[in-house]
Amino acid sequence: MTTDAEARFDELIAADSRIEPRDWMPDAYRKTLIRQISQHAHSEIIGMQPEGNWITRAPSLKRKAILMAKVQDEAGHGLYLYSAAQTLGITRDEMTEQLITGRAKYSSIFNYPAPTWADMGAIGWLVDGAAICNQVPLCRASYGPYGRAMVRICKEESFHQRQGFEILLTLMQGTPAQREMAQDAVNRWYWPSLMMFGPPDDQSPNSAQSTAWKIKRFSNDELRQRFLGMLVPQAEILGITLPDENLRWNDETGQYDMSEIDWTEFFEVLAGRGPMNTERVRARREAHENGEWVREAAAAYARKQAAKAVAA
Ligand code: BYC
Repeated sequence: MTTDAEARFDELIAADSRIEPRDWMPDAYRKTLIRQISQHAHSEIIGMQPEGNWITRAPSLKRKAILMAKVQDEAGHGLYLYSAAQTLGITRDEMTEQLITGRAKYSSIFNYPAPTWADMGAIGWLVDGAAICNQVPLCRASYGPYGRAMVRICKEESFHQRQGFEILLTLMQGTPAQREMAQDAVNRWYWPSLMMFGPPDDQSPNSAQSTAWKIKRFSNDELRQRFLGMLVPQAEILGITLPDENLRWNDETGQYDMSEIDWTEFFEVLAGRGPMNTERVRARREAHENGEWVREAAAAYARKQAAKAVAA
């Protein structure tokens, strides 16, 4: 039997209205949001690593300042998203614990290395480009705090995508060695960026329910296709070849044909066996441990301020 609270929840979803933290919600809705938002937050935080590694080696002061701003943005995104997840009843400490003990998922894309400066361009163009395609529809996610966090995040992601495109454009107008470096980076990031959208629709166990709850607005394959449609003309402007010999427009289906994605690689990365999984979690764990004195000092200061407020 449907209770009044359930009926109200269903009504809000049907009306494309927002569910807010104090509203009643089914346990499974709460759980799936915690799952998706915490994974998303972890991705932003782990995503700082491949780029953070290039801050000291950026080729000019201007490039360094831009890269620093971008990496700081990712930290901010992680914080908005952890805050959104906290409104659902999980603590930041619990989420951090899940991440540093290797129990939490985060985006497969951040388990690949970034060995050259051109990787900064490819990450910005492809990874942030994929992130925008996936995340713009999430601005309309039915859970209020998540949707609102995504609005701000998407504005910043579009700057990130542009800066990646501009790095590649500069390299493509440079020497043959620079052009080769740009093409090589795109060759390595192209397929993993297509995997970011998740498994094919017929192997996506969460999609049906998340779509019914209006958390997801488009399927994994639909967003992957939308991303391809965005990439092809941009690759032409860059003079870069997308590394798929079967990539071509199909008039009948109205979308691009492409080669089969190597899903074995994707599931290996998800199982913790990608090129950088161990290193990424180790670095995050070490940063957390090294930051213990900062957390202790902040807590001691907060206690002092609270005691002062009581005494006054
Ligand atoms: N990596 O049923 P499915 C960014 C998991 S961008 C790892 O389709 P769902 C950034 C999935 O979690 C990246 N795991 O799931 C950009 C599920 O496992 P569980 C972060 C993946 O949730 C630049 C299982 O596979 N963006 O932040 O309906 C710089 C079955 O999948 C992946 C987001 O997180 C993957 N690629 O759809 C810095 C966006 N794909 O949980 C940072 C928000 C799937 O059942 N998230 N899995 O154990 C989403 O939109 C959705 O969660 C997904 C997956 C489309 C990713």
